[in-house]
Amino acid sequence: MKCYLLLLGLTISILCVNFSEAKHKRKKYRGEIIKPIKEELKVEEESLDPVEEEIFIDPCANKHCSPGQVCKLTENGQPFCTCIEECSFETDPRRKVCSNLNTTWNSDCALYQMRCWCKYRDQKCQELPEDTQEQYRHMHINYYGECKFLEECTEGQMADFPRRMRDWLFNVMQDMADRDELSPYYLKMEREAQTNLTKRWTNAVIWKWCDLDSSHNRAVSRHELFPIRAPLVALEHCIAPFLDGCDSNNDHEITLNEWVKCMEIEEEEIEAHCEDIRDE
Ligand SMILES: [Ca+2]
Ligand SMILES: [Ca+2]
Repeated sequence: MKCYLLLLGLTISILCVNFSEAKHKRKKYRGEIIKPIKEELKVEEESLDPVEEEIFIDPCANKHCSPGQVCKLTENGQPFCTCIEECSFETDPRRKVCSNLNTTWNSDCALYQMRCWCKYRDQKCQELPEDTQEQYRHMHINYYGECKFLEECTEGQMADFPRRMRDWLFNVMQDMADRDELSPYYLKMEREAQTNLTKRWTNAVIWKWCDLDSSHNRAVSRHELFPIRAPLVALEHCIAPFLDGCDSNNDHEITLNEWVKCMEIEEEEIEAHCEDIRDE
């Protein structure tokens, strides 16, 4: 009997030890399994932040290239402008443009591409006669469409042109107001032009000058005149000599005073300012 009790006690104590070891091992395993998962999650969490910070920003996004050029990246990822390699083939004759050299180009892209080649002395320009190369370096669009014979602006037509131009500018301003395309500042000028006859031409003329001066340096360059010049030259044969004449001191820029005088508006009538400088 004693022997039996002794055997039973021994068995129980062995079982207890085994159970306790098993429990310990389970704890240990659970701990070892959970720990790597936690660490993995931590690694994943940590790796999320740098990815978010490294959002790819195209270095070309803020690089401005002239017409006929495209932005590319150097091996070091630095943006630079280079001549556009290929212009899409245009079949629509309305896409053609007439240059200031009175030559027709298939598209504005083709004209500016050639200007770029000549500016950077590309082989495609070097093949041309030297005086042509020099002319092409400063080539620009004179008007849209194929080059055609333009009637000469007579003295009588030119004398009447400032009035026609003022009238046209007022109509354009009105149209834009009707289409909700004017800012509240210029809309106020337009309303004033509608109701106050003395402001009618002045406001329209000032608004257009402000609108054309996209660089806000208070001078309209030849390039900035492009939006009114190019679409109208073929239709209004007086507009080119008229606009050329507005730059009375020939410095290639039209100041507000030159513009207003050109439109034959009395200088003392100028009171308004452009929206961007009105608070000065
Ligand atoms: Ca300007
Ligand atoms: Ca000038």
